[in-house]
Amino acid sequence: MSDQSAKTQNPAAGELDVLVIGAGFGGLYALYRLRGDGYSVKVLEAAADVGGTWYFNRYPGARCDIESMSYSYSFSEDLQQEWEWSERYAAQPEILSYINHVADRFELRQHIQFETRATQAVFDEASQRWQVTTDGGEVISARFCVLATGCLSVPQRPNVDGLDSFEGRWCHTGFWPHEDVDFSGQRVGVVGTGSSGIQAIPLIAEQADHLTVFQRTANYSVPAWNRPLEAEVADEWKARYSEIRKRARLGLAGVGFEGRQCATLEISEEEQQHELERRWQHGGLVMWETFTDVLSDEEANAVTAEFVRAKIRAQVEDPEIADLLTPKGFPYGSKRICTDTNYYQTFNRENVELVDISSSPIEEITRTGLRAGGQSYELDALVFATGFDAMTGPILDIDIRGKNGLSLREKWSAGPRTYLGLMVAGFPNLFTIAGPGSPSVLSNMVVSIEQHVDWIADCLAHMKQEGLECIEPALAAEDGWVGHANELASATLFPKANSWYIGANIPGKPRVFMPYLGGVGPYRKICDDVASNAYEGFVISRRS
Ligand code: N01
Repeated sequence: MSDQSAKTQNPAAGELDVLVIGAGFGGLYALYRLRGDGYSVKVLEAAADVGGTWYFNRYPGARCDIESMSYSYSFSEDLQQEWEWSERYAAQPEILSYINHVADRFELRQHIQFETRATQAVFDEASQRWQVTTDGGEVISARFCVLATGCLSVPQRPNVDGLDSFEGRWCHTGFWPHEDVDFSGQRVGVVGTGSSGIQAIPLIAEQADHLTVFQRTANYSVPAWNRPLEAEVADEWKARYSEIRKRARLGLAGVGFEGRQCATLEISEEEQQHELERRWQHGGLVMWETFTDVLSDEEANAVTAEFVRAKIRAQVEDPEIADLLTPKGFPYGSKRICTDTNYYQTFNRENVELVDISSSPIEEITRTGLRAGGQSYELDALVFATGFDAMTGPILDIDIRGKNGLSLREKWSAGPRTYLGLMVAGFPNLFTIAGPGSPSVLSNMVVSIEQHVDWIADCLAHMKQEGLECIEPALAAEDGWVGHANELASATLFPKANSWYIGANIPGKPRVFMPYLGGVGPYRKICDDVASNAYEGFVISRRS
């Protein structure tokens, strides 16, 4: 039961302190924390219930690739001690029930307006308040606006002619139907072999009569080695939670696990293989940054890349299919590493076919299937696992106008610009949670979300105490941060891949590396230092 619900009142119109947009992990913690600090808070959520990305991504096999004991809130000791995860990596239904439990346990729902999408947010300079318009035509006024809109919440399907004519059923993994989708007896096509496709394909293959996978780019995927979470393992975590959480907050990726430790090129070939095998057997994301130089040195990168390629080839019986599934042409880890359960083995099944569309894209979707490379594929159902307009998409989906009518879409037309990934010059009292310019998608999102929400809450407390009205970054500080973030990215191999990190998956999107690469712990220190240094780099106005 919440100890803070009694403090909350429903504010009269025009008196709302904070409007939060989104009721996923970020929005719920923002609501909890800011309500606890005594503000009137309201949350708008487009979906019918809480959960954000975990509400929408209900596709078969959807599962987190950060261990469940780690991918969970740390703000409540009782919550983290009492909640019991059933598997090493939690599946979507379990994560969603966890989020629902949090919403109920802390009595958050009463402050959330569901099935309401924010369409426009305008900063009114006369009142120094945000006026947020919803798809229902309501206008909500709030002093602060917090965008907890998620990074992967605008699904992207290929811009191919003919989908409307398709007579079978089609779904996107990022917007999956609530009812069971039964592929039994069907000829199914899956387009996309990123994390979502790689999770869904093995399960669809087990159910469908025939599965055709349309692959544009082969990805690096490593085994999850998922398993039930033994009680002793969970107890051990719980006994050491404060230490593990602290390590996660101060580490590079926001997880408690052992990260990179030495450079590839400083050790012998035998030691390299030994370390890679050890990590492979551990499974999951410890295979991402295997060595300190894997994401900065092409020669070092090739060592891990070749190790994983050999593992892929060893899992696939047909050498031609194995070759097609072997990633080429971009550095290992410069696209998000996928984690899987039986992905490569799925291509040994008789009912599974792999179609390479790297040089012959899908031409059209027809009434009865699709055409690619001049060939027709007859299908009863189509699954698009084609990803998202990541990071900026969910923010720019709202028409956001700052001072002097400045449009965020215009301001970000050459790529996102933020200070610390928290605020944007010209947009006072508007905060982003885990958005571009912060570690965000390169980290355990829950850790990064908690860090941002706590920073924002401390900032609001400072403003209240000092009688301050508005805060926004100075342009020079923003320019400096963007320059620093770009410099970090260009020292790595990340820009060499056509990844969603860089907007390459969306035609016309500016090619800018969006997340901040400095690591969760160092980034936290920068944010904390800025705050303790009288919010250095921010322009703060006093209440008149
Ligand atoms: O999306 P993606 P996702 N024609 O963009 C292909 C997180 N996540 O939903 O590589 C044909 O990665 C595209 O091909 P290409 C995780 O951060 C986490 O899978 O652009 N193909 C690619 O193969 C992840 O990175 C988890 O050439 C087209 C695929 O579709 C992020 O979400 C699980 C195409 C899209 O892959 C996004 O993953 C799931 C076209 N026109 C997701 N357009 C876990 O925690 C795109 N593709 C485990």
